[in-house]
This record gives sequence, C-alpha cells and structure tokens, in this order.
Amino acid sequence: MSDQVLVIIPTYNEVENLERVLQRLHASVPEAHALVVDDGSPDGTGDLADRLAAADPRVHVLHRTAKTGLGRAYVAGFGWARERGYGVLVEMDADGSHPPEQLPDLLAALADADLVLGSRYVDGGRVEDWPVHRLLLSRLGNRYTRWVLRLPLQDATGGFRAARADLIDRLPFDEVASEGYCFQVDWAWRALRSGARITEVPITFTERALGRSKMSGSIVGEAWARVTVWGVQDRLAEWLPGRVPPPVTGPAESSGR
Ligand SMILES: Nc1nc2c(ncn2[C@@H]2O[C@H](COP(=O)(O)OP(=O)(O)O)[C@@H](O)[C@H]2O)c(=O)[nH]1
Ligand SMILES: [Mg+2]
Repeated sequence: MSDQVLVIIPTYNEVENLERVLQRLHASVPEAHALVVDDGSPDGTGDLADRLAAADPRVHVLHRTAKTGLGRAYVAGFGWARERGYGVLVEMDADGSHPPEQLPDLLAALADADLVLGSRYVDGGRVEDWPVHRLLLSRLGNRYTRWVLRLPLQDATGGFRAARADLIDRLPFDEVASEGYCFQVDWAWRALRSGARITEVPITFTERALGRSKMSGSIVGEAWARVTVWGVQDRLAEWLPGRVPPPVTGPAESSGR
C-alpha cells in the first residue's frame, strides 16, 4: 500500500484560515496532499479552495451541498481518499488549532501504530488560549468517555489524527451515524475494538485566532447521548452475551479491547 499522505480538512466558513493552514502544512510536510471537504460554506471557502487547488496540484476539493456535520464530511473524505489509493489519512482542522508543524511527529509514530491521536492531555500536550468553559467541557467530556466506554485514551475527542488506510478499510464507516464531533470518539472506539494499535502523541492545541467555532449545544448533546447509549449497550452485551448485539461491531472486529 502506498504511503502517500492525504490531509483531510473539513471546512465550514473558514475563508480567513484556509490559505494559511495549507501554507503551513506544505512548509511542514511538502509532499502531503490536502483534501478540503467544504459543506457549501456561505462565506466562499469553497471558491477559495477551488482557486488554491487550481494553483497547486497537491490541493483537492470535495464540495458538499449542505452542512451535515464533521462526521459526514470525514466519511466522505475517507471514501474519496481510498478511491484514489492514498495510504495514510490525516484529520486536521482548518482553523490552525492543530499545528501542521507537529504533523511529522504523528506520521513518525504511525510506523508502529495503525492510528495516531494528537493528544492534548498526555504528558507534553497543551491547550493554549481556550476559554475555561471550553477546556472544562473537553476535559469532562474525555473523562466521561473514558469512564463510560472504558476507553484507555486520554484524548479521544480530538480531531488531529493520522491513520493507516488499511485500518480505515477495515472499519464499517457506512454504519457510522455520528454526525458531529462525537464521530471522533465513535471511530476511535471502533478502531480499538477491532484490535488496532493506537498511540497518542502530545500536541499543542491553540484556539483559533480568526472565524468562529461551530461547536454548539446540539453537538454536545449528540455526543453525550451517543456515548451514554454505547456504554449501556456495551455493558448489556457483557451481561447478556448473545442476547444483545455489541453496539459498534464491524466486519473485522474480533478480539475486543
Ligand atoms: N465540512 C464541514 N466542516 C465542519 C463542520 N463543522 C465544523 N467543521 C470544521 O471542522 C473543524 C473544527 O471546527 P471548529 O468550529 O473549529 O470546532 P472547535 O475547534 O471545536 O471549536 C473546522 O475546520 C470547521 O470548519 C461541518 O458541518 N462540515
Ligand atoms: Mg477549532
């Protein structure tokens, strides 16, 4: 399988951030390709992406017509990437919060892992400039997720990751219902249960300087509800083996966690 890297960047109203993040990406990993997955941003992000793609063969654009959430955007991006044979898929935000300068660390760790999570909450990881309520939400969300799903990860909600394409191929993304940011927990959990080797490497997350966050109450609500349901289903499957299907099984899942 090729080792060609594709960095998938979901965008919704990121016209002030997109060009700069692509410049930083290419300064840091010149050979990487980028796929901007734009959900019809009214601010013209999709048009800007087209202009940047016309000027640089490493930049590609996938236009979607409606804002259907981060999860759907990534699933579409994964499909696009696999049709074209990219061997390493990276998730990265457009707003500069995920430093492209640290992507080489994630890619290096992929030598011994199937999935590498850029982690704010392992030793050496940091969060800069986040208002206290966002930090609390993220820390509590991670703690709750770890407890309910018995997930041995410090930062399962983060969105700066690198994965081997064969892991993506093994996971049943067509079953994924998560629309918002809980997509990240959803597929980290599926990966773990499929027996994937997951490593967390420290990153410094910096709050966006331009544009606005798309985080909303409904995104938090979806994450809370889905994680709780998965946790309950997981316990039931353990207590009533054979009577309740495990919640997120896929074709390649075998050994449990
Ligand atoms: N395509 C697409 N991108 C989205 C959507 N929601 C958020 N994003 C992008 O996902 C990334 C993270 O979103 P952001 O608003 O920065 O979330 P925060 O960092 O948690 O505040 C950014 O690049 C957004 O533009 C969506 O519904 N569709
Ligand atoms: Mg952000």
